[in-house]
Amino acid sequence: MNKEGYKSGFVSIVGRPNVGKSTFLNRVIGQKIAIMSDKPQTTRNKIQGVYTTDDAQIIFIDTPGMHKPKHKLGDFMMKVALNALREVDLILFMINAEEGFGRGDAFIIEQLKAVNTPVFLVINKIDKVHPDDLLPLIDQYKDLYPFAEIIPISALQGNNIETLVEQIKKYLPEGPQYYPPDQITDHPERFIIAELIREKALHLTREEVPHSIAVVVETIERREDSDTVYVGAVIIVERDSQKGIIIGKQGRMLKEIGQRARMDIEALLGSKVFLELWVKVQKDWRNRLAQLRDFGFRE
Ligand code: GDP
Ligand code: MG
Ligand code: K
Repeated sequence: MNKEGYKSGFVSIVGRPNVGKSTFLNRVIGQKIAIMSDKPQTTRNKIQGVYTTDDAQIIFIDTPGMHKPKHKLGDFMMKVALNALREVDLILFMINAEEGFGRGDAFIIEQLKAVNTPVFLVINKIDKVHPDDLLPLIDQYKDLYPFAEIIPISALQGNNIETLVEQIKKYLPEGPQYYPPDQITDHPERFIIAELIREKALHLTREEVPHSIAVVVETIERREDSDTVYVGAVIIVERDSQKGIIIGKQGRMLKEIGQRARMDIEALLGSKVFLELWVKVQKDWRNRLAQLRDFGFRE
């Protein structure tokens, strides 16, 4: 579908933890964001939610690495984050109206300065502050970065959300409806977890397996009865010999890959992780990835 005048594009929401990013997304998408289970995400742009109307489609993209990592995940995370910011049409930088400028913000603004993408300052939780307190806050942030728009909202109460959505549409290019209207979301952390596993596999095998190996995260599940997140992932190789290298003698290599990846995933998610890894030989997987990209993903 490619209607005349139809607008569509990719929007990244960044901001410190707890500023209200998820609440905002749930509010905009209009229902609790569900995890799509069986569609492997193979792109650097992980979809958090898709908002579709008759005149526009906004695809909200997660940007991993935009909060300061708990321990050093290295340049790799930064690169992923910056690339994601470059590729989107618009960035929403969300702050909490109750809190002043903090170190987490400095880290984010540093990254915003490295890209040319327009940025909105979204001041959330205005229900918690007196209107008089907003102006000084706006002044403070205005000096830090040339925001394209500054929009106060309450994601929780739904104040000014429509205004924000209308402003977002103005910044989107004309484009197709990339996704069917019923497609809501993918798990936000899926891609970065896959990349962390892939990185460990490449590193520990001293790159004896080609960079073309893929990792597909099939399950991310927070267990109700514990604070452990279960992650199940498949490492896809093209040849039996590569499978042997990844698994290693008595499974030792796979175990080591799993242990190291698990530590990074725990730092990323901020919770205990149970990681289960499989290795699968699939000769033509690269072609299939290309097909997925054709579906509208951009890398
Ligand atoms: P995230 O970490 O940025 O995704 O933040 P969340 O969406 O998980 O929100 C963190 C907390 O802030 C939750 O308890 C939300 O209910 C609360 N919250 C989010 N938006 C608002 C808002 O507009 N007003 C108020 N009062 N609380 C909010
Ligand atoms: Mg969140
Ligand atoms: K996030």
